[in-house]
Amino acid sequence: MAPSSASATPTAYVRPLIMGVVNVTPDSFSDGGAWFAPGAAIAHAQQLVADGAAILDIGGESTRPGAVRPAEDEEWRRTIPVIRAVIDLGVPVSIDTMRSRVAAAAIEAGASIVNDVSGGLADPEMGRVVAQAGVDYVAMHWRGHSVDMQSRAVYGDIVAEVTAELQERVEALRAAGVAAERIILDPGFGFAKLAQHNWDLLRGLDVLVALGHRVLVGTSRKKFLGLVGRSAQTERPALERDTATAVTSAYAAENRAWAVRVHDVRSTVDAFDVAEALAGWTP
Ligand code: PMM
Repeated sequence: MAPSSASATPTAYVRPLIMGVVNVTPDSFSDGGAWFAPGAAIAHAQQLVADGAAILDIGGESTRPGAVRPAEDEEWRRTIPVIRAVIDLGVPVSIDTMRSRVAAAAIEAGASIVNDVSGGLADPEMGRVVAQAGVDYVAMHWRGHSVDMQSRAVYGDIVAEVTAELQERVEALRAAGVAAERIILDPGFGFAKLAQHNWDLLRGLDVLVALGHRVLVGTSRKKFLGLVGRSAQTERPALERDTATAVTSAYAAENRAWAVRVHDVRSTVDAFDVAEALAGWTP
Protein backbone atom coordinates (compact mmCIF):
# COMPACT_ATOMS: atom_id res chain seq x y z
CA MET A 1 0.00 0.00 0.00
CA ALA A 2 1.34 3.42 -0.90
CA PRO A 3 2.24 5.51 2.16
CA SER A 4 -0.36 8.09 3.08
CA SER A 5 0.65 11.73 3.01
CA ALA A 6 0.55 11.63 6.82
CA SER A 7 3.64 9.42 6.84
CA ALA A 8 5.47 11.19 4.01
CA THR A 9 9.19 11.94 4.21
CA PRO A 10 9.91 14.59 6.86
CA THR A 11 10.27 18.07 5.39
CA ALA A 12 13.41 20.11 6.02
CA TYR A 13 12.75 22.30 9.03
CA VAL A 14 15.18 24.92 10.22
CA ARG A 15 14.46 26.09 13.71
CA PRO A 16 14.88 29.86 14.05
CA LEU A 17 17.00 31.28 16.83
CA ILE A 18 15.20 32.88 19.74
CA MET A 19 16.32 36.36 20.72
CA GLY A 20 15.20 37.11 24.28
CA VAL A 21 14.33 40.74 25.06
CA VAL A 22 15.78 42.58 28.04
CA ASN A 23 14.31 46.08 28.17
CA VAL A 24 16.27 48.16 30.67
CA THR A 25 13.67 50.90 30.51
CA PRO A 26 11.09 52.35 32.91
CA ASP A 27 8.41 52.67 30.21
CA SER A 28 8.28 49.74 27.75
CA PHE A 29 4.79 48.79 26.58
CA SER A 30 5.52 45.09 26.85
CA ASP A 31 6.72 44.67 30.42
CA GLY A 32 6.06 48.01 32.12
CA GLY A 33 9.60 48.59 33.34
CA ALA A 34 9.91 45.31 35.28
CA TRP A 35 13.60 44.96 34.36
CA PHE A 36 14.71 48.58 34.83
CA ALA A 37 16.95 47.94 37.86
CA PRO A 38 20.29 46.44 36.71
CA GLY A 39 19.99 43.47 39.09
CA ALA A 40 16.51 42.65 37.80
CA ALA A 41 17.68 42.96 34.18
CA ILE A 42 20.62 40.60 34.79
CA ALA A 43 18.47 38.01 36.59
CA HIS A 44 15.94 38.23 33.77
CA ALA A 45 18.67 37.69 31.16
CA GLN A 46 19.82 34.57 33.04
CA GLN A 47 16.26 33.25 33.06
CA LEU A 48 15.82 33.89 29.32
CA VAL A 49 18.99 31.90 28.56
CA ALA A 50 17.85 29.07 30.87
CA ASP A 51 14.54 29.09 28.97
CA GLY A 52 16.26 28.66 25.60
CA ALA A 53 17.22 32.10 24.29
CA ALA A 54 20.12 31.86 21.83
CA ILE A 55 20.68 35.63 21.74
CA LEU A 56 20.04 38.36 24.32
CA ASP A 57 18.83 41.76 23.07
CA ILE A 58 19.57 44.54 25.57
CA GLY A 59 17.82 47.87 25.06
CA GLY A 60 17.69 51.16 26.97
CA GLU A 61 15.18 53.12 24.89
CA SER A 62 11.46 52.41 24.75
CA THR A 63 10.12 52.67 21.21
CA ARG A 64 6.44 52.26 21.97
CA PRO A 65 4.23 54.65 19.95
CA GLY A 66 4.49 58.14 21.45
CA ALA A 67 7.65 57.42 23.50
CA VAL A 68 10.06 60.27 24.25
CA ARG A 69 13.76 59.45 23.81
CA PRO A 70 16.16 59.21 26.79
CA ALA A 71 19.39 61.23 26.59
CA GLU A 72 22.35 59.37 25.13
CA ASP A 73 24.27 59.15 28.42
CA GLU A 74 21.16 57.81 30.15
CA GLU A 75 20.79 55.11 27.47
CA TRP A 76 24.48 54.27 27.97
CA ARG A 77 24.06 54.03 31.78
CA ARG A 78 21.08 51.70 31.40
CA THR A 79 22.60 49.27 28.92
CA ILE A 80 26.40 49.02 29.16
CA PRO A 81 26.67 47.71 32.77
CA VAL A 82 24.01 45.08 31.98
CA ILE A 83 25.90 43.98 28.83
CA ARG A 84 29.10 43.66 30.85
CA ALA A 85 27.26 41.51 33.39
CA VAL A 86 25.61 39.15 30.88
CA ILE A 87 28.42 38.77 28.36
CA ASP A 88 29.61 35.54 29.99
CA LEU A 89 26.23 33.79 29.93
CA GLY A 90 27.30 31.91 26.81
CA VAL A 91 25.05 33.47 24.16
CA PRO A 92 25.71 36.37 21.76
CA VAL A 93 24.55 39.75 23.01
CA SER A 94 22.77 42.30 20.83
CA ILE A 95 22.45 46.00 21.64
CA ASP A 96 19.09 47.51 20.71
CA THR A 97 20.04 51.10 19.90
CA MET A 98 19.72 53.76 17.22
CA ARG A 99 22.83 55.59 18.46
CA SER A 100 26.26 54.78 17.02
CA ARG A 101 28.08 55.81 20.20
CA VAL A 102 25.97 53.49 22.35
CA ALA A 103 26.54 50.76 19.73
CA ALA A 104 30.32 51.34 19.85
CA ALA A 105 30.36 51.16 23.67
CA ALA A 106 28.25 47.99 23.60
CA ILE A 107 30.62 46.37 21.09
CA GLU A 108 33.52 47.35 23.32
CA ALA A 109 31.68 45.63 26.20
CA GLY A 110 31.32 42.46 24.12
CA ALA A 111 28.10 42.81 22.06
CA SER A 112 28.34 41.13 18.67
CA ILE A 113 25.07 42.31 17.11
CA VAL A 114 23.76 45.86 16.70
CA ASN A 115 19.96 45.91 16.51
CA ASP A 116 18.99 49.29 15.09
CA VAL A 117 15.22 49.82 14.76
CA SER A 118 15.93 52.79 12.47
CA GLY A 119 18.02 50.75 10.01
CA GLY A 120 20.70 53.43 10.14
CA LEU A 121 18.35 56.37 9.48
CA ALA A 122 18.47 57.87 12.99
CA ASP A 123 22.26 58.24 13.19
CA PRO A 124 24.34 58.79 10.03
CA GLU A 125 27.44 57.39 11.75
CA MET A 126 25.88 53.99 12.46
CA GLY A 127 26.92 52.29 9.19
CA ARG A 128 30.53 53.34 9.58
CA VAL A 129 30.75 52.16 13.22
CA VAL A 130 29.20 48.78 12.38
CA ALA A 131 31.41 48.35 9.28
CA GLN A 132 34.54 49.12 11.26
CA ALA A 133 33.64 46.67 14.04
CA GLY A 134 32.64 43.92 11.58
CA VAL A 135 29.64 42.87 13.71
CA ASP A 136 26.18 41.68 12.65
CA TYR A 137 23.65 44.44 12.09
CA VAL A 138 19.85 44.29 12.20
CA ALA A 139 18.28 46.87 9.89
CA MET A 140 14.63 47.27 10.81
CA HIS A 141 12.00 49.01 8.67
CA TRP A 142 11.37 52.44 10.19
CA ARG A 143 9.77 55.69 9.10
CA GLY A 144 10.65 58.01 11.98
CA HIS A 145 10.87 58.30 15.75
CA SER A 146 8.16 56.80 17.94
CA VAL A 147 6.78 60.13 19.12
CA ASP A 148 4.78 60.53 15.87
CA MET A 149 5.51 57.39 13.82
CA GLN A 150 1.91 56.24 13.54
CA SER A 151 1.12 59.30 11.38
CA ARG A 152 3.42 57.68 8.77
CA ALA A 153 1.45 54.43 8.64
CA VAL A 154 0.28 55.04 5.08
CA TYR A 155 0.84 52.32 2.48
CA GLY A 156 -0.48 51.17 -0.87
CA ASP A 157 1.19 47.75 -1.04
CA ILE A 158 2.86 47.35 2.35
CA VAL A 159 4.92 44.26 1.48
CA ALA A 160 6.39 45.88 -1.64
CA GLU A 161 7.02 49.21 0.11
CA VAL A 162 8.67 47.75 3.20
CA THR A 163 10.83 45.49 1.02
CA ALA A 164 11.89 48.39 -1.23
CA GLU A 165 12.63 50.68 1.74
CA LEU A 166 14.74 47.96 3.36
CA GLN A 167 16.58 47.40 0.09
CA GLU A 168 17.48 51.11 0.11
CA ARG A 169 18.88 50.68 3.61
CA VAL A 170 20.94 47.70 2.47
CA GLU A 171 22.44 49.80 -0.32
CA ALA A 172 23.28 52.66 2.06
CA LEU A 173 24.83 50.27 4.58
CA ARG A 174 26.89 48.55 1.92
CA ALA A 175 28.09 51.95 0.70
CA ALA A 176 29.21 52.63 4.30
CA GLY A 177 31.25 49.41 4.19
CA VAL A 178 28.95 46.92 5.95
CA ALA A 179 29.37 43.42 4.43
CA ALA A 180 26.16 42.05 2.87
CA GLU A 181 26.32 38.86 4.94
CA ARG A 182 26.37 40.93 8.15
CA ILE A 183 23.03 42.58 7.36
CA ILE A 184 19.90 41.08 8.93
CA LEU A 185 16.53 42.52 7.84
CA ASP A 186 13.46 43.06 10.03
CA PRO A 187 10.06 44.24 8.72
CA GLY A 188 9.48 46.29 11.88
CA PHE A 189 6.11 45.09 13.16
CA GLY A 190 4.23 47.88 14.93
CA PHE A 191 6.55 50.66 13.74
CA ALA A 192 4.54 53.11 11.61
CA LYS A 193 2.04 50.30 11.00
CA LEU A 194 -1.63 49.89 11.88
CA ALA A 195 -3.02 46.48 12.90
CA GLN A 196 -4.00 45.37 9.39
CA HIS A 197 -0.61 46.45 8.01
CA ASN A 198 1.09 44.04 10.44
CA TRP A 199 -1.07 41.11 9.33
CA ASP A 200 -0.44 41.87 5.65
CA LEU A 201 3.28 42.16 6.30
CA LEU A 202 3.46 38.89 8.22
CA ARG A 203 1.53 37.10 5.47
CA GLY A 204 4.06 38.43 2.94
CA LEU A 205 7.16 37.50 4.96
CA ASP A 206 8.43 35.18 2.20
CA VAL A 207 8.95 38.20 -0.08
CA LEU A 208 11.42 39.70 2.38
CA VAL A 209 13.11 36.33 3.00
CA ALA A 210 13.58 35.96 -0.77
CA LEU A 211 15.99 38.93 -0.76
CA GLY A 212 18.56 36.47 0.64
CA HIS A 213 19.43 38.18 3.93
CA ARG A 214 18.71 36.65 7.31
CA VAL A 215 15.32 37.90 8.56
CA LEU A 216 14.42 38.73 12.16
CA VAL A 217 10.74 38.84 13.17
CA GLY A 218 9.62 40.89 16.18
CA THR A 219 5.88 40.51 16.74
CA SER A 220 6.16 39.81 20.48
CA ARG A 221 3.31 41.27 22.55
CA LYS A 222 2.62 43.93 19.91
CA LYS A 223 -0.71 45.69 19.93
CA PHE A 224 -2.08 43.98 16.79
CA LEU A 225 -1.90 40.65 18.66
CA GLY A 226 -4.12 42.12 21.37
CA LEU A 227 -6.83 42.99 18.89
CA VAL A 228 -7.80 39.58 17.55
CA GLY A 229 -10.81 37.34 18.17
CA ARG A 230 -13.04 37.93 21.14
CA SER A 231 -10.56 40.38 22.62
CA ALA A 232 -11.07 42.68 19.61
CA GLN A 233 -13.70 44.62 21.59
CA THR A 234 -11.38 45.20 24.54
CA GLU A 235 -7.70 45.13 23.75
CA ARG A 236 -5.90 42.24 25.44
CA PRO A 237 -3.11 43.54 27.76
CA ALA A 238 0.52 43.11 26.60
CA LEU A 239 1.30 40.44 29.21
CA GLU A 240 -1.54 38.28 27.84
CA ARG A 241 -0.22 38.17 24.28
CA ASP A 242 2.40 35.41 24.61
CA THR A 243 0.25 32.62 23.18
CA ALA A 244 -0.52 34.79 20.16
CA THR A 245 3.20 35.56 19.90
CA ALA A 246 4.05 31.84 19.90
CA VAL A 247 1.65 31.35 16.98
CA THR A 248 3.24 34.15 14.95
CA SER A 249 6.69 32.76 15.86
CA ALA A 250 5.66 29.37 14.43
CA TYR A 251 4.41 31.11 11.29
CA ALA A 252 7.75 32.97 11.00
CA ALA A 253 9.56 29.63 11.34
CA GLU A 254 7.48 28.08 8.57
CA ASN A 255 8.46 31.02 6.39
CA ARG A 256 12.19 30.63 7.05
CA ALA A 257 12.82 33.50 9.43
CA TRP A 258 16.34 33.35 10.85
CA ALA A 259 15.28 34.44 14.34
CA VAL A 260 12.36 35.74 16.37
CA ARG A 261 12.63 38.44 19.02
CA VAL A 262 10.39 37.58 21.99
CA HIS A 263 9.74 38.50 25.61
CA ASP A 264 8.54 35.07 26.78
CA VAL A 265 11.00 32.50 25.48
CA ARG A 266 9.32 29.37 26.85
CA SER A 267 6.10 29.68 24.85
CA THR A 268 8.03 30.16 21.60
CA VAL A 269 10.26 27.14 22.42
CA ASP A 270 7.02 25.15 22.77
CA ALA A 271 5.76 26.42 19.43
CA PHE A 272 9.01 25.45 17.70
CA ASP A 273 8.99 22.00 19.34
CA VAL A 274 5.49 21.40 18.00
CA ALA A 275 6.45 22.62 14.51
CA GLU A 276 9.49 20.31 14.53
CA ALA A 277 7.45 17.32 15.61
CA LEU A 278 5.01 18.02 12.78
CA ALA A 279 7.84 18.29 10.28
CA GLY A 280 9.03 14.84 11.38
CA TRP A 281 12.28 16.14 12.80
CA THR A 282 14.04 13.86 15.30
CA PRO A 283 16.84 14.92 17.62
N1 PMM B 1 10.52 45.96 18.55
C1 PMM B 1 10.77 46.69 19.65
C2 PMM B 1 12.08 47.03 20.02
N2 PMM B 1 13.13 46.61 19.27
N3 PMM B 1 13.97 45.44 17.41
C3 PMM B 1 13.74 44.72 16.31
N4 PMM B 1 14.79 44.32 15.55
N5 PMM B 1 12.50 44.38 15.91
C4 PMM B 1 11.38 44.77 16.60
O1 PMM B 1 10.25 44.44 16.19
C5 PMM B 1 11.58 45.55 17.78
C6 PMM B 1 12.90 45.87 18.16
C7 PMM B 1 9.62 47.15 20.49
O2 PMM B 1 9.25 46.19 21.44
P1 PMM B 1 9.75 46.22 22.98
O3 PMM B 1 9.67 47.64 23.45
O4 PMM B 1 8.86 45.34 23.74
O5 PMM B 1 11.12 45.71 23.04
